[in-house]
Amino acid sequence: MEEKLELMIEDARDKNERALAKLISHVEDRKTGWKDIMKSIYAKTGQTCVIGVTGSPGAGKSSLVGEFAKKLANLGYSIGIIAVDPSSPFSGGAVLGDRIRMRDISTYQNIFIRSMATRGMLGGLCQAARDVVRIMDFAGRDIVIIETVGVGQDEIEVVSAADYVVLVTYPGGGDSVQAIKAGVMEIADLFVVNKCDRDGADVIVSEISAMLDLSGDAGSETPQVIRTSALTKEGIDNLVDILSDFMNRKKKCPHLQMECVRQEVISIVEKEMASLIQERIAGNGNMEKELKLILSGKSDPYSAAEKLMNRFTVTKNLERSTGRRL
Ligand SMILES: Nc1nc2c(ncn2[C@@H]2O[C@H](COP(=O)(O)OP(=O)(O)OP(=O)(O)O)[C@@H](O)[C@H]2O)c(=O)[nH]1
Ligand SMILES: [Mg+2]
Repeated sequence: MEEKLELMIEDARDKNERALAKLISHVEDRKTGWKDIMKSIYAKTGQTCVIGVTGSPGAGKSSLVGEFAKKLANLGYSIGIIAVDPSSPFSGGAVLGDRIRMRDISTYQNIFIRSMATRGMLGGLCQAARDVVRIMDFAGRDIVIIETVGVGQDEIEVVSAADYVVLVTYPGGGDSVQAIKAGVMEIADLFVVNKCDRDGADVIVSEISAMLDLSGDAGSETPQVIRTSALTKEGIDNLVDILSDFMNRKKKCPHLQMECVRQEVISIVEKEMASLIQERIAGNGNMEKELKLILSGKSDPYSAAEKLMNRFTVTKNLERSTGRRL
């Protein structure tokens, strides 16, 4: 590995935030050597606790994260926050709002904040988030908090990779309970009804509890439903206690989960295959020939795909036997 990268890695490990930010960008942008960075830090990770925070837009996720991150920081934890920004132009205001809400928290020495775009992440959002979490883990962050709006499969995947998932709802957000997306409900470890300074919080609490009673498995623990207000700070201490409690339990059994590792390896292979397809099957002119055949009625998508795959396999085999890239 280049000496420059090795230095960057060392500096990031020594709690140099600029080096940490540069290291993250290098990997996010898939610059030369990014994979070597990830390979070399992997063995020194696995210590951090990842908390996913998700829920409907405007539920108060960022405000809440700000409040509990500060408390956790005061308890001595070193914290990384990843805010997955919705990159749609309609949410420009919300993104700016996030920055403002996060402003006082950025004065905390032991809180490091990083935004991440939803779209256009090289290697996919989920893997990109995993990589960033891992780098923060390597750089000694005890806790990494990921905030995402719980819409879209990608984002659900991101939070589902967290150790602990907090789902935030609020009174006045339309039909809050109905708005909880299927798929998010199942992965939540804790339900938070935020903005409890407003009317109607208790109704939501009972609705969610009722829904959990209905859908819960007999054997498994039913997640708690709590009330918070990022405005009046009600319930924040309780939330911090619940999170601290989870982290202490996790410390006792920090083993790597076979299933998570399997998912990650599969996802990396999928991404690499996809770029191989882009580069070697769809990008070399043979595709155009096949498309013309389909349009002129001489072929069909199934046969074309088969032919392209065959050609790819033959090329790969030839390359293997000759040791040359064709
Ligand atoms: N009354 C009240 N308002 C709150 C509370 N928490 C957040 N808000 C307000 O709700 C609005 C949205 O808060 P955010 O923290 O940006 O919510 P978010 O869920 O992060 O929003 P997105 O990231 O855009 O989805 C802001 O105007 C906050 O000031 C709360 O507990 N009570
Ligand atoms: Mg937010």
